[in-house]
Amino acid sequence: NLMLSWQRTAFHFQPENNWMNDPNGPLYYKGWYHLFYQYNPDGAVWGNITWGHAVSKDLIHWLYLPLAMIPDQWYDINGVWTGSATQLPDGSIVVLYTGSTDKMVQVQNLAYPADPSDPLLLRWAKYPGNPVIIPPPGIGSLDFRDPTTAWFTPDGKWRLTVGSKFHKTGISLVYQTTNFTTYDLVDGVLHAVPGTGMWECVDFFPVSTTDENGLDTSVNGPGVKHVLKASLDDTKEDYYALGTYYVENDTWIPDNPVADVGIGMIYDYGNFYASKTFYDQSKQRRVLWGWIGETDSENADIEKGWASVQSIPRVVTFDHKTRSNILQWPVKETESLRLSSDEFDKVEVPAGSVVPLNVSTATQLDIIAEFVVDNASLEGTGTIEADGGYDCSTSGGAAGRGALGPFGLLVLADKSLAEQTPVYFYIAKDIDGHLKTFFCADESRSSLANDVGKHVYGSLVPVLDGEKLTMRLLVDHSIVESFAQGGRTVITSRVYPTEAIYGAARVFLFNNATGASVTASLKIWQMNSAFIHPYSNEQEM
Ligand code: DQQ
Repeated sequence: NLMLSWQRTAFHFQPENNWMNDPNGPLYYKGWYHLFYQYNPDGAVWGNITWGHAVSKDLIHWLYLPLAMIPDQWYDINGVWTGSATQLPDGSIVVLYTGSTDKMVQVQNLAYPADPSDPLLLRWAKYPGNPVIIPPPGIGSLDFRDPTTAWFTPDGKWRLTVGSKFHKTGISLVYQTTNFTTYDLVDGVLHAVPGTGMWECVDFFPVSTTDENGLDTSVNGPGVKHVLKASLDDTKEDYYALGTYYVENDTWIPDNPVADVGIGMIYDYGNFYASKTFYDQSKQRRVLWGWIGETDSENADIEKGWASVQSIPRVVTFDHKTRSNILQWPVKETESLRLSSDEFDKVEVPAGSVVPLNVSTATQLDIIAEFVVDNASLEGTGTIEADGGYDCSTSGGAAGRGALGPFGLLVLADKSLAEQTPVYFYIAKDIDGHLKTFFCADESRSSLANDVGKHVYGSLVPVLDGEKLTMRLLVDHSIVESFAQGGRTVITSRVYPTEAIYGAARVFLFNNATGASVTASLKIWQMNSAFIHPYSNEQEM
């Protein structure tokens, strides 16, 4: 449908058509990055789930390949659901995925490349002894899914974890294996958090607290913390926490129990779910993928013939400055799409103003922006009312006015500002007089259409002494991925502009604070398209 084609993204991964959800089994093999994904080959709504497959040399330019796995066995006939890949020390690959059986029971199955000499991994074999793990006693047959990548432990065994729930407590069960065909359930759980419900798509991986590089999934010891992430089925958000993994009894303990998994930090406060990392051994980094879903109606998805995109792959590192969160940042290869740029130096944005930024087109952008609030405003905050309980979602969005915010950017805006997606900082004052910074994105005026979701998203962002306020935005037609303070707080917006499309899209600075003058410096690149297309034998990338 041409009418809706402007919504298609130009440099985010999305299939040619039909429904996609979770990223599955990402890996790097013989020079190619592989991305698999939950895919319905028959329509633009969830169902008949297979593993779609694409490859890339650089995580940006993808080639579509034939489906990797389809539901064709009793143990996955109701869906080849989410799973993960593990690379063994000899370089070979095993995949564990959830099958929904002929009786709708969630079981874990083993698959592997049918021809390991093929760098494209076109053909996949399912282990004839599947399923390899069935729901253990006491676990509901509909509450047992999404096995992680396995990690190797000093006792010579592999471990992996599978998300579940027990009553309303979200849990992660641990299995051990030596051969990937037979498994033992480990006593106890890796972790449990009351009240968080079903844990989908658990991810568990080490980060280095001393170096910038990523770590292979089996690394543990001094200078290592472990991230535990659960996708909460009840709220559709990806919660994580940093902690320590004790291999001797297979438990993980959060650094900060009051910010535990499911009650503390979220990878991305916007539209981002069922994410998964992999270790990229070619560049010693850990890369995160997440599913960006739709918030329009199912009918609109059917009409446009597709649904969902994947986030830009993001490098995940420990934040060595705050030491209490991770950082997410678009993979370096994203910058290969940068074309011409415009620079804006120290633009004054007085309280209550909107300032247009003159860029040629504004639908495919990479924006880096730095904001400085003048000292007089910051020092004069003694008299302002405490608003430290500020909450992006309930604040009235970018139109709500405080002494020191909101200020930031309006992207995917038309010239009349009837449509706009503001991404902004809001500085609030605590009762004790301390300033706190929030990072938010407001979809409430993102579209003149009224049958699409319009949320105000966001959260606190740590700002250390002497740091400027910085944000990076990737704008791609109907997606805005926003990273504050080097990726401490991240928000993805899925928006449906009707006016602010193609040549009509604009970018503005805005400052809706009542008492703060702001100066902004920016660099804005036009972004090339990634021209994602089917693989053909003749081509070389
Ligand atoms: N999507 C898959 C499940 C997973 C859910 C099914 C998360 O395996 O729990 O498509 O979005």
